[in-house]
Amino acid sequence: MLQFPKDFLWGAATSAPQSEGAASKDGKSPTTWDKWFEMEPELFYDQVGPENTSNVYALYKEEVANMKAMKLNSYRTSIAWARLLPDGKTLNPKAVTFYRSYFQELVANGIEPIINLFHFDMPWWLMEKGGWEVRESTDHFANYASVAFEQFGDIVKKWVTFNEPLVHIECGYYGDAHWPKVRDFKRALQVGYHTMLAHAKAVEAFRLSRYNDGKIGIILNLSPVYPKSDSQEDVEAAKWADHIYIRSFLDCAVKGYFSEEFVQKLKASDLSPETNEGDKTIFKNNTVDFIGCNYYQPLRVQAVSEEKKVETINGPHDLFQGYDWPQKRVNPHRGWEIYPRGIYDIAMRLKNDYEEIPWYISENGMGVSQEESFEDADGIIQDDYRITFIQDHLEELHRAISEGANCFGYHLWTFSDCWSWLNAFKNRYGFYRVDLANDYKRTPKKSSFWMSEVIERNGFEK
Ligand code: BGP
Repeated sequence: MLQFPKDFLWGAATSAPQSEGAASKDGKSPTTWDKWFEMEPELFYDQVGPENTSNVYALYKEEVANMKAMKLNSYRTSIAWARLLPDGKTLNPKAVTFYRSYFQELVANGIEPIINLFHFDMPWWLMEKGGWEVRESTDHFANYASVAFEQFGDIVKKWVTFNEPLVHIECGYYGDAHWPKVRDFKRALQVGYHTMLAHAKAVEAFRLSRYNDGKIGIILNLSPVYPKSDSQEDVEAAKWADHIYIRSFLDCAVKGYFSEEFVQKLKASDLSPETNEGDKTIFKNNTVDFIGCNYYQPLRVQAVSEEKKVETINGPHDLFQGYDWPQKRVNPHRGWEIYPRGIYDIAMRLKNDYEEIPWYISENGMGVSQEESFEDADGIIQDDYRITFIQDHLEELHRAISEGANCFGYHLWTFSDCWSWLNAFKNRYGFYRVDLANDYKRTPKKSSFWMSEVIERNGFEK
């Protein structure tokens, strides 16, 4: 029997833009997702946009009742900035009523809310000013954070500033999966710098708020980096990948500074972001209480080939390149490697290099397309693959905890199937099936019954 620590948080995660729906209702202003869908609906799977996510705005009471039936003791979602402060300044009373009622419903049912402030959903009014590229965004965010702490801090005791800041930076400024689809490493670094500054300013606002008896953290996608081989070149490539994808966020959030080696590396290639005097103090004074770790897959890298080596760098591709490990186990629906051991490795890293900071698995999960084909005669999806996936990861997590990892919970992505950006409802991740053709009807999957037993026993038989 693998037994988890007392008071372990068992739950699931989603975000406002992926679950609420009602994207243009009750005073919410548009985000980049709403505008982008208006402009290029054909880019979204089956042309399903952010208006039609899993309708939690209307169904939250039913949703919470299902969580309670499953015995969850915690749940993470986010507040939509554009709903709470539609123009960045004016408080929307309908948003306050909705979020207070939603969060109270969770608490009243024994489910601790963990509330995030930004999950890729940049308000359009701020995007028009330049989004995270402009320094003023950091003050707008800090103001929004203060309003959220003031309005909901009596109910919410665990806060998160950002979900996976790497993703809006990389996909929006070094790729084309997020608006504004720019490909410019220098601009990406500026966006990253402002994001982390906005984060630190929000932590500061929390410490100064009336309800600062809670805890505040940040959620990072911590994909452990593995070099192709032990050669000096591959190990060096992995070191830089780790600097970019992990340390630039984790060092800053937990230790309050960026690694000097990385700062110098950027400087040598004229890539340093613009900073102000005093920023270093803001970072130093506003470190987090905990880390949320989203873990889906590792990052495997190798050195760039000899002929591609350059003196000054233009992007991550000049420092390392991806490596396709031939023995990898894959989720064919999403194309992501399945490597449960990664959880153990990242857990040990947090224990050994980050002062044993408290942390939890804030997302882990498996997206599967055409899941209806796994339905049995009673209409229950037999998602044994998900049970195996969760169990394999929990075994590695348990091993890490028994070796001293300071992990306080495990959340699956997600509770009810939700909308997934450009992929919309292609891949389903939930414990509950959502039937889009039938008024968003929820049906528990086999994994929800399995998990419910795990929660009840606070562990499982190996
Ligand atoms: C994480 C995000 C989530 C969610 C999840 C699943 O990176 O925090 O928002 O979407 O990944 O990935 P996807 O939806 O791309 O399949």
